[in-house]
Amino acid sequence: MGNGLRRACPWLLAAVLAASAAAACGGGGGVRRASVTLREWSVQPSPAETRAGRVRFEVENAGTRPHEMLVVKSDLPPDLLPVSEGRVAESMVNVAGEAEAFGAGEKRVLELDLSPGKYLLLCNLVELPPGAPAVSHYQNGMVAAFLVTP
Ligand SMILES: [Cu+2]
Repeated sequence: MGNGLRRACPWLLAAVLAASAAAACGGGGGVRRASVTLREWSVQPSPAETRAGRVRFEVENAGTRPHEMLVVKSDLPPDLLPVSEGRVAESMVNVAGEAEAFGAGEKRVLELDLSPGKYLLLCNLVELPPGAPAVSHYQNGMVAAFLVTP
């Protein structure tokens, strides 16, 4: 009896480890992961491409002020989205999802079902300091390409 248990346990443990490894690697139709770092003034996805399906963006604000992250499906070059007063016109682009503005040092998780295509990850905040020019995070360079392959 004791021997049987000792034999069974390593096998069980191996099965559990294999299952969690498969989940972490996004295998078998699981969730794929991408880390995204936001700061002034960049959006850095790692990796910058993934396969279609459920994608989990783990987004970190490594900057010093609030940021947000929009996922926009677009074939346009990153800096050529339609803009109105410093802000990407969200009604004129295909927004797949959004992590609302969050503070410096914070993290957010955004899970989306993405079809194959070209995407842009961008911050669409515009600061309007009194008596000073508006600060467009997108126009300052907070945008990055992200590719979803079939
Ligand atoms: Cu920003």
